[in-house]
Amino acid sequence: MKHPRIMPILLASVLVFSYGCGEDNDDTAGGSDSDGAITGVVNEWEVTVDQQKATAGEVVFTVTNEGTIGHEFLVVKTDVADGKIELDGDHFSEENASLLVIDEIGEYAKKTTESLTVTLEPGNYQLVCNLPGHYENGMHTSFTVTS
Ligand SMILES: [Cu+2]
Repeated sequence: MKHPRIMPILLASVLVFSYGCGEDNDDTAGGSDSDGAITGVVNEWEVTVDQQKATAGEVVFTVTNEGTIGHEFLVVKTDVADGKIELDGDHFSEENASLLVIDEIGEYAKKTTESLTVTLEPGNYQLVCNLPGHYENGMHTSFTVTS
């Protein structure tokens, strides 16, 4: 209250800083667009990815096992709804006519990261772990590839 003239100066400074930060964000926004690089996590009991879709062509999945046990990561092309692939016992058959396993990261250790490069056609996919009991416990998410 004793220095009322300082307030407009402070306010102006804040506005300048805010504007500067906004410009920085705009400069880097292009780098976060979908470029075929997907980052994901597997754990108990879910599969999560930073983007649920990509454009057709080469897609690189970089997936960290943040769980407490081993997990795998499969890219499955299927029109079956997310989580609804018919089980054959405690996992689904990878020979099932309703799906096509494009490729996979085989079971890998907790607290490690693996990458998988695949070439995907347009369509509906699920990203899953098919270790015994893991799919039915929630380790699946939908993924869409557009042309
Ligand atoms: Cu798993």
